Amino acid sequence: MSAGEAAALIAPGSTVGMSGFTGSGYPKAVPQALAARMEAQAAAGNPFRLRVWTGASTGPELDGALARANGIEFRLPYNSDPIAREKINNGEMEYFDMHLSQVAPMAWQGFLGPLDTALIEVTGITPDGSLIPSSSVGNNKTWVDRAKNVILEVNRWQNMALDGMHDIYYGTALPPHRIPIPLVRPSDRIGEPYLRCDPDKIIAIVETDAPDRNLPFTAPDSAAFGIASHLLEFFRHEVAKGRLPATLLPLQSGVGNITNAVLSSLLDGPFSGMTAFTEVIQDGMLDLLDADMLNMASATGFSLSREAAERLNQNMQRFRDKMILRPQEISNHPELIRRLGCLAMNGLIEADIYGAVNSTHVMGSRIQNGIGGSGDFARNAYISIFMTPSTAKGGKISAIVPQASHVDHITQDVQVIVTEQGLADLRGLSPKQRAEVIIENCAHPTYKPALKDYYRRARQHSYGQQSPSLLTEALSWHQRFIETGSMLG
Ligand code: 0RQ
Repeated sequence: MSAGEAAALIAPGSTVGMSGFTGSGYPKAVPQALAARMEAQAAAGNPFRLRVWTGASTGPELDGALARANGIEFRLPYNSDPIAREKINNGEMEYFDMHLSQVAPMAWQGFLGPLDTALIEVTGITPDGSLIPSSSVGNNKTWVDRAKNVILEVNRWQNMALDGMHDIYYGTALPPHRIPIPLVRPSDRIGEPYLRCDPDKIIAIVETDAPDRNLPFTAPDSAAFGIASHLLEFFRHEVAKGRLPATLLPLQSGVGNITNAVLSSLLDGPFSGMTAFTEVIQDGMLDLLDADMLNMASATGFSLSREAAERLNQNMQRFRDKMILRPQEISNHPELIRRLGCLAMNGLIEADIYGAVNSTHVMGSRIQNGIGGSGDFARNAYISIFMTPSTAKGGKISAIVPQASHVDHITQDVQVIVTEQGLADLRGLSPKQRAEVIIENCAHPTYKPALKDYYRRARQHSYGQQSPSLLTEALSWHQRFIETGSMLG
């Protein structure tokens, strides 16, 4: 049926589980038709909103369109859409930001309430009624299993060579029925290539032919290259010391320019035979696969620039044997991350002098995106690495602050911090030792004297000496930015 007819089947106030993960595999036609219906009804004095669950961020046709129509009452998890971000920060939308590995099991626990409709993009439907997933798997298995009704968007744009690339594991269950997940290498296939779906649940099938909306490629800047070269040096050193194998350990890399630049820098590094056990396959990983330096990448979706998406689409046959897309409860599963010993590399908003990391809230209260999978990986990684330029907003903000204005990753989950200034290896250090290394190696020269001064005075006047702090001053840098537009004052 048409997208408009399918959108009419979604009841006002209901909960919809959508496909989509970092701009790949999200439904494109029905959400836009829904937004048009919301706008028409609002104009007629009869507005309605929905509760929206996804895999992670989607695209402007979904989050952007629904948020613009003021149609999202509650959303989970990770969002990067600017209109939705604005609504959340204005207090017009409730946002439950959660660890991506926990979405499916928490949906099964039931406290989130019932799921009315699953709205899922697929590449195709097999003759026996199984669903061929598209460019992300996300929470699709859970949405299809849990929802009362299913609406499918069959997107002709998706390459049919995706058929067979997925590995859908049906062995998860809530405690006390949990059993170990039988995956011991990133290349292991433990499930089946298709999503099972009860045909009686399917209330609509809509055909589309629309590309995943990907961000244009931004060339890495000098800060990104600086960070990448410090990290490469660190890996070389760890291999030389015998603490990492020459193939490294399975890589996890977050989204964004910095992490992409790090992956690209591995192209010039000495490591080969690498693997990735990660959330998303981005441009840099495609380059490593292309160069045969990365043997295999396991993820839940793609997060590619337009150029890279085009390149993948044209060469899908060649890439498909080196990639596996899994449900996000498996790609991000703590049990597997710990077992495989992943090297986790994620971005941050700010870190404090003791190494607590804020990944999500600007000035402690404005959400940027969300914790995404960074918590799944950081806590369970073999080495948990966080990266950032040492300043933001043209130098008006220091990424290294006396105290983080919001904490996503506690100091125990942060082992390495890298900025273009240098790398702080925090493993085995006490808080005071961490502070000295972070300020010395990572802070920007503009902010280093003020950080040293704060730390020196904290050592003199703090209530305790385990993690010295001046409580009334610790967040004054943020307050100064809010009042003057700069942490420098
Ligand atoms: O904002 O675009 O308005 O200028 O944050 O910052 O420097 O471009 O870096 O794209 O790597 O994103 C932490 C947000 C970094 C990301 C974060 C502003 C900055 C800019 C982006 P503008 P950059 P990146 C797997 C892992 C959490 C989820 C995660 C993120 C914008 O890495 O969302 O790790 N991580 N998932 O100006 C004020 C500061 C700032 C700041 C940056 N200190 N103060 N603004 N910005 N630092 C992927 C998934 O989970 C799906």
